[in-house]
Amino acid sequence: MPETAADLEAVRRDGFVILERLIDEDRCAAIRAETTRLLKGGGRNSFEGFNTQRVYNVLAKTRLLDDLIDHPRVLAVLDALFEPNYLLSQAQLINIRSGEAAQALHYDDGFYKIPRPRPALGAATIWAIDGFTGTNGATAIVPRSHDWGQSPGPTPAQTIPCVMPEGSAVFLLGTLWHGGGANRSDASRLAFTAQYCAPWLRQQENFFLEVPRETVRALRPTLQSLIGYSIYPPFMGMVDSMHPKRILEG
Ligand SMILES: O=C(O)CCC(=O)C(=O)O
Repeated sequence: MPETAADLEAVRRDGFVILERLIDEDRCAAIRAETTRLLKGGGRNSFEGFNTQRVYNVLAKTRLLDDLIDHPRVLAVLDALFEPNYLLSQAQLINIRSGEAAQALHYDDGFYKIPRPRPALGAATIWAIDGFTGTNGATAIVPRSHDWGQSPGPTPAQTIPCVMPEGSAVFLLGTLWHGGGANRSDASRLAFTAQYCAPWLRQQENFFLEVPRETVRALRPTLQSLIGYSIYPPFMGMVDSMHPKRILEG
């Protein structure tokens, strides 16, 4: 892919890159319409955001996000950063409603308790289904913090908002400090995030229990592999000594 070298250069230097307008307005509108059916209540704690709605287990609930999870521009960067058969770790819709406070700053692979500085163990995309502005809760990131050591972490003053038009995505390394922004506008900000991890790590979502086998059978092979119907050679992920995709044939 012609853009990959520049995307990778930015990711390695800054810890993130903004990929503009990867999906069109019609797809964003379709996702918004589908999401209305799925969104319920607010978050359960300040990290989820009491005024933020999240839809988990999206692969069992809608097919409208499949193309975002395995978008070729995203996979090209992941292919260069991680060993083959890297995994989807989790995927969710995040609707930050008007009045929500800023989320605590964090980095996404922090739950793998391996001291920093170190290479990222994963990476994520955060897609702007609504355009991200300076006031509506755009993801706040700390450029170049992916290389930081075991520090107390950044202050909000060190962040910049990922302002980007609808249909764009920010690609960020699992070591980059970031958080959902405060929504000071009078409208909601809908995003979709997909997190990926190295192929030898435990995923956050248990897709084997979440996604019914008939649904998995109908997914394209790339998505089947991403959710774990794949092997980290020689045999991590095996089922009864065989490749896990054999289970879909039976
Ligand atoms: O919604 C966002 O912009 C970021 C959310 C996030 O980083 C998280 O919930 O872990």
